[in-house]
Parts: sequence; structure tokens; C-alpha cells
Amino acid sequence: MNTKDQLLSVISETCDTSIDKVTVVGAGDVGTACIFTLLSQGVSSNVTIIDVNENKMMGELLDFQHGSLFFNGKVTGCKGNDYSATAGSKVCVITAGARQKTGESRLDLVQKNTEILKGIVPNLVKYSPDTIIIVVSNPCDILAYVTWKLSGLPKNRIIGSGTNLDTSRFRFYIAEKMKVAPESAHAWIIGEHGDTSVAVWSGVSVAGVRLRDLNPAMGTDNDPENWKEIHNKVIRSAYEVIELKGSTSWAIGLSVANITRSILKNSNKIHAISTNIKGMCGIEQEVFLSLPCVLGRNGIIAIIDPHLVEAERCSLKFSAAKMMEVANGIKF
Ligand code: 6V0
Repeated sequence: MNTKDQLLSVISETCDTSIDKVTVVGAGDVGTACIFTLLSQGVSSNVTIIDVNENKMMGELLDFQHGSLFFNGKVTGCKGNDYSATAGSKVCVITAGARQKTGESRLDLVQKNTEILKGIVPNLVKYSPDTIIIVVSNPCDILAYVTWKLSGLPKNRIIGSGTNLDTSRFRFYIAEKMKVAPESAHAWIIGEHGDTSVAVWSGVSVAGVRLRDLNPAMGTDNDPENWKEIHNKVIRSAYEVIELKGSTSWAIGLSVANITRSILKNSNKIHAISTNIKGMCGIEQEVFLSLPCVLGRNGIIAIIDPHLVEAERCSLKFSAAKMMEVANGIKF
């Protein structure tokens, strides 16, 4: 008898299924930031990594495994195009793909990343037919739409990480200006995760006080306090970070873990995430954009109509038209 068998009197099989298994596709800067946050915050105790670059996958896998004394859970990896180890994932996070180069917009990446998704999405669904997919690769709204089409899954199970991150940036900058914590500055960015995002100035509030009641020009061109600059800063954020360090990673990793937690914990928390918003806010096209959504174990449970003022509604429609224009040019 070997040492293990002398020590352990096995009385049942090890359970290989896990109620919080997450697959992360793409072990680049974004994927690894997602994995780090998922594990270190205890959002998932079972993460599988997959990347076409086998050395990169293996290097990241070993690095995480060597730290497993310091988190509760296990990390496994899949080589190349073998998705079998992803089986039974409750959530799959797609971060694979080309990233923006300096000066390149998110929409510039669309066809390149659509081609990559064609090799990923059918494999994920094959091994985890009940999964919820979070699309992070950019442009995440369009690619969430592409994923929805490729997967055949119902729309509640396809989520673009969308403006959950932009909303965090927005709340950070408002909080800084107001000298309160971001958690106490209630505000939403909706629409495109990108250059046409919509700041819902009409709904910004602190402690139940609507800031537009104090400054009716807030967020407009006539505002002497120039709050609008905060939205411009949010739009420029990714470009600024990319120029400084080459990519954005930690904030999106935290944002994805935050969305995943709400799903796995069946929390009914509300996030600005990208979904098919046909029928909402006067949008008649099948288009993926962010609106506040209630998240639970089945993915998106409900979409919230944010009761926009006319200018905001127009901006959202502009976002939708822009998305449709790009989506119509995609070769499936
Ligand atoms: P990166 O560091 O280049 O990593 C991408 C990884 O994907 C690499 O390791 C590739 O080997 C891998 N990859 C490529 N093709 C495949 C494939 N077919 N299957 C598996 N793996 C593959 O890029 P980074 O991690 O910085 O960015 C990844 C994506 O996230 C890009 O599209 C970014 O634009 C996007 N981001 C999205 C954000 C959001 O808020 N939605 C935020 C930041 C970046």
C-alpha cells in the first residue's frame, strides 16, 4: 500500500462537480486579473483557464496553483482547443482576443474578435450547456450579440460586461469630487461600453438627494461647475490607462468578479451590463447595450427602464444606431 492509501480510508468518491465553477478563456492581462479576483475574493473555488497560447496558459496556471495555499479552491487548465476540462462551468468569461492598440477604438476590433469567438463559443456550450457567458473581449456589446447568435442560448444567459466598469469609473470620479465613498455616490453609465456611452445625469444622487435638484445644469454644456468633464474622463479612461501601461486589467478584473458573484450567489443585485435591449427605452432593434439589470443564478432576471430624460434617451438611441451599423457589417 502506498503512503496515501495507508493514511486515508476512503469511504466515498470525491465529488468532481462544483456549484461555482468558472472558466476564463484568455489568460492575458484581463483574464488573469479576472482569475486573481475570482479566487482571492472567494467568488469561485474552481477556476479553469484556457488559452491558445499553451505556454502562457501553463505559466499562469502554475503561478496560480503555487499560490493555492492562500485561497480556498483549485485552478485547472485546458491546453489549446481541448475544452473538456471546462465541463460543468456555471459561468464562462471570455477575455480572449485582440486588444486595443494605442489610438485604436474598441469598434476597430470587431471582425478580428468575431473570428476568434467562432472557435470558442460552440466549445463552451458543448461542454457546459447550462452556462452563463460573460463577454469581456472588445467591443463587448457587439461581441455579446455575436456570442448570443453563435451560442443559441437564451438572452438571459449572455451578458456583456458592458458599462459595469464605466459605472465604477463614473462613481469614482463623482465620489472624488464630492468627497464621499464611491459606494455612496449613486450613478449609472448605460449604453455602449465605449465612446458613445450615456451618463444618466438625471439620476445621480447622494444619500437620496438628486444632484440635479441642487444643480439643474449638471452634466450639460451650460453647467458652471463642468460636471460633464467627468463623463469625458470616463470615456477617456481606457485610452489613458492603455497609453500609460499598455492595457487595462485590474478594474475590469474586479468588475467581472463583481458580476460573477451576483450570479453565483443568486443575489438579485443590479448591475449595468450589456444585454439585448430590444423593446426598452424606445429601442426597436435587436441590439446589445447596457441597462441596469437584476442578476441571479439564471443570469439576467430583469431589465430596468431607467426613466431617462429626452437628451439621455436620444443619446441611447444614437448608441443603438451605431451598434446596429457595426453589427450589420459583421461576417458570420
Ligand atoms: P491580451 O493580454 O493580449 O490577452 C488575450 C489572450 O487571449 C492572449 O493570451 C491570447 O493568447 C488569448 N487568445 C487569443 N485567441 C484565443 C482563442 N481563440 N482561444 C483562447 N485564447 C485566445 O489582451 P487583454 O487581456 O489585455 O485583453 C483581452 C480583451 O479584453 C481585449 O479584447 C480587450 O480589448 C478587452 N478588454 C475589455 C474590457 C471591458 O471592459 N470589456 C476592458 C479591458 C480590456
